[in-house]
Amino acid sequence: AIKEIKKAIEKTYYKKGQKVIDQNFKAVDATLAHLYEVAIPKKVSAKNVDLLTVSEKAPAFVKEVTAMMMAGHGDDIPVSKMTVDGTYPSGTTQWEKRNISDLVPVWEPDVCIQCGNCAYVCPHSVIRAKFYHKDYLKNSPDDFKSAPINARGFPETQYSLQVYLEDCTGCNLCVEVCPATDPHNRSRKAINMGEKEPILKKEQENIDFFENIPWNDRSKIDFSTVHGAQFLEPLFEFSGACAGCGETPYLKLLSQLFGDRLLVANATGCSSIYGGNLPTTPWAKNKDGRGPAWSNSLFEDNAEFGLGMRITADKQLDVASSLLTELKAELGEEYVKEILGASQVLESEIVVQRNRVEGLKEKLRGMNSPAASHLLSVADQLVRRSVWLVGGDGWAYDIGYGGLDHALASGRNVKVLVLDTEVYSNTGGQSSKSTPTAATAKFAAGGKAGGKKDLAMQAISYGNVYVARVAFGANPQQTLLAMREAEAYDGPALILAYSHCIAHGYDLKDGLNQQNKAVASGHWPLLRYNPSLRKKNQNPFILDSPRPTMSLKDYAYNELRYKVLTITNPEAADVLIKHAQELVNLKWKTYEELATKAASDFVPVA
Ligand SMILES: Cc1ncc(C[n+]2csc(CCOP(=O)(O)OP(=O)(O)O)c2C)c(N)n1
Ligand code: SF4
Ligand code: SF4
Ligand code: SF4
Repeated sequence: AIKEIKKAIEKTYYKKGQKVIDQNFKAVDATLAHLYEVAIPKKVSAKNVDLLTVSEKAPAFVKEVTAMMMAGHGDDIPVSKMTVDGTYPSGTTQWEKRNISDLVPVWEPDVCIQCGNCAYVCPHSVIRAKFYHKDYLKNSPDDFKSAPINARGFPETQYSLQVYLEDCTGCNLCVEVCPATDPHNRSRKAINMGEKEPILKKEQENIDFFENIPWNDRSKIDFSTVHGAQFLEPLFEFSGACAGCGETPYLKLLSQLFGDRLLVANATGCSSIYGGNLPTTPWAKNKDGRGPAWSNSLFEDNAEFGLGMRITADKQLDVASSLLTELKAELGEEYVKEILGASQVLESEIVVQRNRVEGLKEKLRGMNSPAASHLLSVADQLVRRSVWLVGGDGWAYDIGYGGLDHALASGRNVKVLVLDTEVYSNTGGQSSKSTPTAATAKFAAGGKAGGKKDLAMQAISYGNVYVARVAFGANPQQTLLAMREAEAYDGPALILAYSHCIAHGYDLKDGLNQQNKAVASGHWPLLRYNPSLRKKNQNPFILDSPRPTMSLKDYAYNELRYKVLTITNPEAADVLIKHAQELVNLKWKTYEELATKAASDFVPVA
């Protein structure tokens, strides 16, 4: 059998080179060397055989339904335990506690500069940041970690980073990104991987304590910086994505920025699987019960599906507005005017409007007319909704492209987030129109000879679409800025988000490095196209990354998807990488020219 297994390994991995084959052989040999027989006792000796799948604190549905599925007893759930209307509670990954990594990050408050980078890049929302009055510490567990906040003028404010260590996947990205080191010991960063077992119990107590510190008031946080944005509660957490996934940090950020008024139409792909898997879901809600409304339709119609969400929200807003006007005699003219005319650009303004709408709903409950009850059913739409169409490049560049183009061309206020792994990741890495020249993928085993589609330029050609190309590992601040600008723009927006992925063929702890190199080589130039600037007679095309400082090879050949061709067909690899470099040079030249043009050289915005 071992001979056959090794034959299969050679057959499967011959294209990936001898090193990969040898690693697999080693794994097989090591398994054999460590194999030992476990004698099964004749009878069960343990007193408690009812092992808890979820914590005692979990809600009834999670205990009675979710936990049953997690334990593999889904078939035993009686129908009566399911909700009558088919709704399904969100935010249930928090009960899963997968404990898949023995090594977890350990925070060192004395070295930390409180930049927030580690929390930002964590694909699983495992690291949380809060600031609070120092009096909270009076009741804290002995080992609870805290440091005075490093902002000036707040002597009574403390800062804590809490690691939810049972949810950590051990991917190492947080340690890789940490810029702070101990001046007395350069190998000690402000966050380092350490053994989980010895600290688990204490940290569970610390997490309980941390959970009881309220989240910071979002209307008072300046989240225009990476540091500030990390004080916002993530409403996408602990997903089942691969350790180190490059897609999920974008979704987490989206949920932090707009989560309590967010609608997501999710195309089929990795994000629909880790986003809507059974038995648990990572999309969560805040203490007021608000969180993203999320749904997955199909691979091929997601843009239309999301556009429908937008049109529905707009229609309901129209209905709410006319009912309000109809009821102005009862509600008061000034009051109605205030609600209808409210500015909702800043977070503080949205909070005020939300309070107004809550007040309105209270009044409507006390009124008895059909118009009042109708308005009550749509009043929530008076708070600005944020509609996002999310999916991978297989969806956006290929299978859902017609619909995506239609949604962007509609001029409606829809935002598109493309989690661009440059392949169909969820089905094993097939080539898409985003796959770069010279990279291999399924259906492009000999290396892709054609060019990568420039979806950004296609969308820019409309003139009224906000477009950004981002890479959180290369420039987290630009990613944050682009998301906020896209959302604030009153029209369609498209964000192409570089997402490192296991399909690229390297250890994902280097994912952020590779993102940096993708940008530094010119493969992934960072840009923003903002039609609002065109309206102000300024150049709307902004290049956010400097001229390439390294060759494409220096970026690409760190990844097996490119490198494999140098082993299987070195001549073809050489031709393709030269061609790819030419394309990169050409693209850069075009972008640089666009960045220096006058406003009048771009399509005017109607
Ligand atoms: C019409 C249709 N074709 C194929 C599939 C199978 N399928 C599901 S997910 C997926 C790949 C998704 O790739 P991408 O959009 O790039 O997202 P990623 O998984 O990379 O995040 C495919 C081919 C499908 N669900 N529907
Ligand atoms: S190791 Fe990975 S999953 Fe764990 S906290 Fe760090 S970034 Fe998050
Ligand atoms: S990345 Fe390092 S310095 Fe920055 S907040 Fe995290 S631990 Fe502190
Ligand atoms: S396959 Fe890639 S995109 Fe999908 S979850 Fe894994 S790392 Fe993320």
